[in-house]
Amino acid sequence: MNLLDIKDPQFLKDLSVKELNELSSDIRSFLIDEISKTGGHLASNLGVVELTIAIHKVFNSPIDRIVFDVGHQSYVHKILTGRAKDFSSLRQFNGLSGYQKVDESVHDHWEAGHSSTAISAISGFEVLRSEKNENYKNIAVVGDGSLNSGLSFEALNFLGHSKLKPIIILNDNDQSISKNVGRLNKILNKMRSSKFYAMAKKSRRRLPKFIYNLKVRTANMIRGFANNITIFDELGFSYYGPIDGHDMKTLLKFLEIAKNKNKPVVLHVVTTKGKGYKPAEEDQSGLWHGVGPFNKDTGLPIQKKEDNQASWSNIVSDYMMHYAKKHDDFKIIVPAMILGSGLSDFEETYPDKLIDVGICESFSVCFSAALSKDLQVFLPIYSSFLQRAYDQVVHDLTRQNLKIVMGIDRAGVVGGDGDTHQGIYDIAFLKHIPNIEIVQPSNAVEAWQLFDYAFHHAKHSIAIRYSRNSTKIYMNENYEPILKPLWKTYLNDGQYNLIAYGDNFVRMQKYIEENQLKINLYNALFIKPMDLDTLNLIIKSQLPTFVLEDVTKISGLGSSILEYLSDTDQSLKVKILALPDVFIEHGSQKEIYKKYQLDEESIIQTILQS
Ligand SMILES: Cc1ncc(C[n+]2csc(CCOP(=O)(O)OP(=O)(O)O)c2C)c(N)n1
Repeated sequence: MNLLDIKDPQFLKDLSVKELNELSSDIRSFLIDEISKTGGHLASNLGVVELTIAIHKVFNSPIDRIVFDVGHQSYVHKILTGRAKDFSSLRQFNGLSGYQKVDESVHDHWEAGHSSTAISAISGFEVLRSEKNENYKNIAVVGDGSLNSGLSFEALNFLGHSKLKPIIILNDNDQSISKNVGRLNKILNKMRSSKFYAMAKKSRRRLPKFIYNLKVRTANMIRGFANNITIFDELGFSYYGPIDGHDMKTLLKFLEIAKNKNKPVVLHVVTTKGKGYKPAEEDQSGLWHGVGPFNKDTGLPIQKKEDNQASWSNIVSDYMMHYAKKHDDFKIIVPAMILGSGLSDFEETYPDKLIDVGICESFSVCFSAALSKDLQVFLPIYSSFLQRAYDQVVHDLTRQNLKIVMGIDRAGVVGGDGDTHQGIYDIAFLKHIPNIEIVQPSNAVEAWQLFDYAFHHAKHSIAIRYSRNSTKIYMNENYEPILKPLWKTYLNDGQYNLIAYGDNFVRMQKYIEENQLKINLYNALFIKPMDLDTLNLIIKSQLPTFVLEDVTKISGLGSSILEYLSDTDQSLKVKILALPDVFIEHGSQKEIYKKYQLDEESIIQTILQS
């Protein structure tokens, strides 16, 4: 069928199982075609095609509320709710979001991007529903990876003893971005490979329907007699499953059961991540979880890597390889992002020196803080995901003046993931905490210098920021040690001062050199503490001074400079060029910079017009 004609999911009510299966094939082809052009979360969406169709067939959206945890796997839901025509703009500036968005459709009731919020959200919806004595259903679709987080468990704990009737659909593909971790995963593994599931699957192929049904019923009975109670039963839910998440008939049957239950329900659905696209189906490392544009025939990425260039994550992981070789008392703690943090090779080389704790950011910080009593710890964490561990940074780590090295990955404007993933708040929420330093290199040599400083000289915990971009790899260049806060000065006989750090410094240096502009440049490697010797020279110059940062304007480096002026009773004309106090949407860095006048031309125009 032509997916572009779909206006809402109502049409599903009239389709037979055969037609629903045909629709599944059409949707899979569409997803592969479209995502190969735009990039996006391919594997997770291919895994939930039948499940999402079945949910929309059985439930009545938008009256029934369907909340996808994270929301990265909501593409099929978008197609069924009339948004197929917008897929060419997926994750692009002004285009379709890669997650559920309330403004996009009446079928999106909740927004996310970070994991493990869906069960909490439908807990709230359930209380609202029950207080108004209404009868609609609240459904959370949660992956096995996202279930690991404390936030999911807090919500299960609340719901399990309530008189509410939420439906939690556990989409179990035995993977987080890459492999899933922890005891819960082992428990799910056991349930997944339970005799019941294996038997039911096998029997369906061979047995007449009435015998098959009898067998399933008997198996369920035996399960009850044997007191084979699952963790979900113990938590107060009626548990059903595991069922085959690609078998439409079974899905429809169990979703109907869940719909008619007057208790909290967990329906355990087993799916195959990447189903229907071989490279994604076979992938265990997470390469196909989220992809850039690719050639769908070969599976190869369209964008070629430049020679001697690597992502900042990979540059950092190269340093960690070198550091691990020399230090036995060293561990990396990573919350679920091994591939994204460039640590796949590290994990293979030093399996004993890396612990993946799953999507458990607050745990990762508290855990690392405790480990730091006897070990050197590196904790790479995406800037926006660290938001979840703020209290552990304050309460557990810095308050006790324990020292770890944090790699703040995806710092700054991130691109297609948009507002939930922008790495623009970490400076603001770390800067005001005592006993922490914040630094950012602008090239690989500085990264190595700063990591040396962090491990060998820093007295406190230290956050080393780096962006999602690429830069030239470290090629064994010699370097001087950094022993104290440093801003590098590039005097250009300037009539203005421009202070920047990281990639922003690099792009402005290039632009100023190419255009031979008379602007003095400062590369602020240290955001906290500042290099006060250099700052005092800047103040002495009394030139109009601009501070460029791709973080929120509130409480960044620019604010620190203004605070210093206030503390020391000095004055200087300072203008902060940073992001405004609004949530920053998805779009390429270039488009976002342009929109907020942080592109090179706008910046120079602002400076020269001052
Ligand atoms: C708080 C937080 N940490 C990390 C991530 C990155 N992330 C996005 S999806 C995902 C894996 C989710 O696994 P699962 O819930 O099993 O869904 P699947 O993609 O396998 O269907 C992770 C770690 C995130 N979105 N939010």
